[in-house]
Amino acid sequence: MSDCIFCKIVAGELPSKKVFENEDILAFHDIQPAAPIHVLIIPKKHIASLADAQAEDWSTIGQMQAAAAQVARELDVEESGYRVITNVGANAGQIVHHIHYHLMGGARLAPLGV
Ligand code: D5M
Repeated sequence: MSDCIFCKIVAGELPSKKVFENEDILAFHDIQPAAPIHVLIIPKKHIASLADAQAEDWSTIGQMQAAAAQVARELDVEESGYRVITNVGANAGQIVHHIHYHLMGGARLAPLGV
């Protein structure tokens, strides 16, 4: 999508601090970190959110989870623990409408809630 920030990062039109990349997936540091380690894992294909995923997207979304586990290991938060979440829609706080997992760790995280 031409006006999607994350599609521009995938295309190399915007910079990012990459930590993982393969044919289908890209992971890079969040520009507004909410934890000492805060990485975003995205598919290269534009999918707006988990709610917009089609049958053919589930293997890619599974790859996002595998990439999250690999990045957590490589950034050394596997043992101390980390959180992987995706926001779907405005009430959940989704601002960028290109599906992404937030991987957060490196500190004790606050409980989830309203
Ligand atoms: O999360 C969207 C996240 O995307 C939010 O934590 C900021 C981050 N963001 C926005 N623009 C950039 C760029 N250019 N690089 C890195 N990170 C970025 P959401 O779940 O949609 O609220």
